[in-house]
Amino acid sequence: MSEPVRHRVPGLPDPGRCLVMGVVNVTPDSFSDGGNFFDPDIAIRHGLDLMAEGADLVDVGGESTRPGAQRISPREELRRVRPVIEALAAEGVPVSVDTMRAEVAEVAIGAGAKLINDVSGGLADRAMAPLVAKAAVPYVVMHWRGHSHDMNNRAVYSDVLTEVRDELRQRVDGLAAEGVDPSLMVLDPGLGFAKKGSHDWELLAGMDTLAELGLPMLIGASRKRFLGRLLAAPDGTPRPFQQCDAATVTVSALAAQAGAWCVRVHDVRPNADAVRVAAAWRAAAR
Ligand code: PMM
Repeated sequence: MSEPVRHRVPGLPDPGRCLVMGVVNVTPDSFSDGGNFFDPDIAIRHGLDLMAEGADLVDVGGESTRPGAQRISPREELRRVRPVIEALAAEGVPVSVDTMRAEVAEVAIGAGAKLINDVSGGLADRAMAPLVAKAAVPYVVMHWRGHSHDMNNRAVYSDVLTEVRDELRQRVDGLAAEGVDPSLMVLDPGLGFAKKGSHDWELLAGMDTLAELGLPMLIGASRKRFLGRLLAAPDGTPRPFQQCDAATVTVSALAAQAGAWCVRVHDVRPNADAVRVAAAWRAAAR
């Protein structure tokens, strides 16, 4: 088995294995945990719990990107995320902010966020690239073809793997032309975003093709619909997302083995175990 390149991202933890990003959705309507952590105190407690369970960083988001979701105002997004980021950062937690808006990213950095996780890869807000260039913080560039309300219509590919790779390359080049340092970029194939289930599987199986771009890779498979459909009942009813955590954990182990830099997950403890198993396996193989 050839050894995937191990990346490190300046300013973020480097445990020598795939990182685990725990998710805190401060939203009433996210796909798998909407409403659970809408109260700031509960969200902060949850972020601290995720760290205690083995997360390396915590991703705080205020806007749901579930298929069909409508946008909220920047003011409302900030109202949701700012106190949570401030409190977690004050406790020494490495925080990432899940936002498509430069305005929110800027306030989040001021509140202590160390990473901007932009599911639009800079396409939703023209002001994002200049902000990231100026702030010089790590930046997740996810593959994206449009907002949630109509992204399913854009899940049309003749070869998903090469098209996603090439569209990500265009984003990297475009962002670099606007002054974003490529050594601070992390790429993400955007599982479930303008993708059908078969596309998600092809992207996971083709991580080595995406790795040709030479940048660290983040994988967000946790509780997504393609897992529920894989595990559907005999009558075709998809498995509810709450019962997809074992499948998520398996993806985490395989993604870590394939060289992922980070996995973004809701249920941290078993996924943290999985990436540690993958790291021990690989170390012993050497
Ligand atoms: N998925 C969701 C939200 N943010 N960020 C990145 N980088 N990658 C993802 O795949 C991703 C993301 C949607 O998941 P959730 O609403 O269930 O947390």
